[in-house]
Amino acid sequence: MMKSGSSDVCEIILDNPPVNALGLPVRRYIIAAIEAAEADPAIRCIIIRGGGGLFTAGADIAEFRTDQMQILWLPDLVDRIEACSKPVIAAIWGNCLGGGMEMVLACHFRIADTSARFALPEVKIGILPGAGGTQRLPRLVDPAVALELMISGRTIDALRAHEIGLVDRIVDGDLVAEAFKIASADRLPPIRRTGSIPPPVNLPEAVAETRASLRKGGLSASPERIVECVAAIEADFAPGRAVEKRLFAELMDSQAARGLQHAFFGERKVARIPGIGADIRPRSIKTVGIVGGGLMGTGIAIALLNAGLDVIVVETRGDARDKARDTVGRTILRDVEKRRVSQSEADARLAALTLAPSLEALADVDLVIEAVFEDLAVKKEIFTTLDSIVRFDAILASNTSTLDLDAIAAFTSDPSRVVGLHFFSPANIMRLLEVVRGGRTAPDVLATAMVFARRIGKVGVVSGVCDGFIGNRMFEEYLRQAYFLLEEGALPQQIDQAMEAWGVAMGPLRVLDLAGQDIGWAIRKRRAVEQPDRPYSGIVDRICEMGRFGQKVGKGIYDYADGRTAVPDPEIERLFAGYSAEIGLERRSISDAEIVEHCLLALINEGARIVGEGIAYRPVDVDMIYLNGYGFARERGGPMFQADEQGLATVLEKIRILAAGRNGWAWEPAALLVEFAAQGKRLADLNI
Ligand code: 3H9
Repeated sequence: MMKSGSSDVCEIILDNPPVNALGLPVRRYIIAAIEAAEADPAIRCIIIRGGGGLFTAGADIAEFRTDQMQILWLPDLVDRIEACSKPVIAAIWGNCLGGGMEMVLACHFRIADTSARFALPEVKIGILPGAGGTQRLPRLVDPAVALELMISGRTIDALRAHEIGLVDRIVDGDLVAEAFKIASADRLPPIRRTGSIPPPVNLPEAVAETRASLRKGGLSASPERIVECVAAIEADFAPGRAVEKRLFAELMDSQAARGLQHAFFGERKVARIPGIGADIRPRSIKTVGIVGGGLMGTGIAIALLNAGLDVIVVETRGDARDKARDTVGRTILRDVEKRRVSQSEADARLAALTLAPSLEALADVDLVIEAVFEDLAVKKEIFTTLDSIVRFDAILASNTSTLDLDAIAAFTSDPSRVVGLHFFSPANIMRLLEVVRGGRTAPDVLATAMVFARRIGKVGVVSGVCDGFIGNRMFEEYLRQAYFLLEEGALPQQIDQAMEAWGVAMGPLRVLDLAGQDIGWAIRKRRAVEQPDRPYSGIVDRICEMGRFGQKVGKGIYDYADGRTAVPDPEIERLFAGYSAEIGLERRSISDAEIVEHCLLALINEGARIVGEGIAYRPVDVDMIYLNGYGFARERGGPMFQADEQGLATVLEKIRILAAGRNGWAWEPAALLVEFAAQGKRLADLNI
């Protein structure tokens, strides 16, 4: 791997596809190369660069918390590079992230071409730049800029990196040739050690300002710890570096870091479908038809236009067509105003949109997404018609969230080309796409749906067919427990606040108000017929009987005097107290911990049931659905991750206690939990 392009230059090429992560073999290679170059009197200068079009994505995250990580500890290697007695030049193209950027900071001269991208994204995986980054970056660039980069984890391009002083020279041409030119010149770059630069005078001020601006009470301590590390910078490098080491280890051990890292790998894992290998070739999708120009259809259209696809929206009603065009136009215009896209890009997106009055317009599309009213008779008409109109190789997708996909597929002559694409509202914002695999969906159709999800910037997760699919089926059990807690004595605001403080974006009762209480009511009425043995509490029905359908009508469980803010309503508190008395329950004081436990265990138990039934391929699929579609905090990793964190034996014991109590019928433990707990396994062991 070590090459000498000219006899007096040592070239170190990071070569560890796909992202040149700095795992142990790479660290071994670098240290050996540096030491050999230093010892070789013929070598005057060293170049470090990445192979395969990027520098490196940083430390190997898969090594975290393993013994391997401690061997040739990356921060020591970075220090060794800085201490090198011969000039070390970093030549950067493509991504230069995390530990890779920290390595670059320790080099003596930095050049980059315009493809280079820099970031210290450690905060996003719950840790901090632990290879000297917190100590070197604030010495090299303005400390306020350094703090902002480390706390946001955001990426900057080569020009910005040059502007702030992170890069010494931008190369507009052949990066490697330029690096060799510099390394072979008579006058080599001087050895400037970033770690020896005195702390900038404005460092205390930058620390104080950043500290004051930090959001309080986040689930991850990374931002605070990053500030602490920077505050510990002294003229001597060692003390600050020791603080960084201690705080890095503390964060690495935290649940937030484990949860965030689970999310990082999980989002990549769910893209892989067991049994579908590289031999299955996805179909090409360029033009997509959307049936239905309502809220959902319009949101989907925006998501697709933003991803550069051609879109034809079929909407029979002329006024709805105008409204859809207007909504798409306004949303894209807002992106121009917010400088997210250029005017010409926005014009191109709008030009890619066609609105049509009938399904005939979809004769030549590659994919159709049906997003109309949830009524099987309506879907039947649409799918039967589509079947005779679209190309034989076009994929037919339904956005249904409640109906049986296999029944919909049966309306066509070729059910193998039917798949579910369950978007979450607002479809242009929410990252989750539940990809529903029908009983006869062809492998290449499923593979295409997953590639399509990624193409439009979504996290696609496969679900089998069942009522509610993965996400909503679990949510029902979660809500069921929230209702029981209401009738036992908890107030809505207590339930919502307890869950929000623990780690969901919005508590369950506020979600109901936002979605519309009438929707939940309709589902409960349907369930009363389908599942009479699994009764819901009638407590929230009382609210619906009063016409309090939620935020859209200004009143639901909460009062929305300003149309937006949920304000607890004393009338509802009286109503609930009356309801409890009516069913003979003496209201009791319920702790926040009990609320969280009931709600979380309900998600865990149903999630484990879903995995056990094969509806989800793996526990991680369930987690990624909750993180990307249900506002579950990434630091919490997801319900299945939480089960493993608690230990399955503990989870099972708690469920069994609940099963012996009031409404114990709702707590029959999932067979998978029983089996795995008995075998001492973790859910994560089910990792196909
Ligand atoms: C760090 O550096 C700590 C130091 O401060 C201190 C240490 C003491 N490690 O995302 P993709 C895998 S923390 C291991 O699909 P893209 C990824 O799992 C690190 N594996 O490609 C996937 O595997 P698979 C700070 C990694 O083109 C494959 O590579 N750095 C790592 O869409 C392709 O990835 C970060 O947090 C890694 N560091 O995006 C950067 N990175 O094919 C994290 C990727 O088996 N990485 N993999 O599923 C990224 O942001 C994106 O992966 C990147 C490429 C932008 C690089």
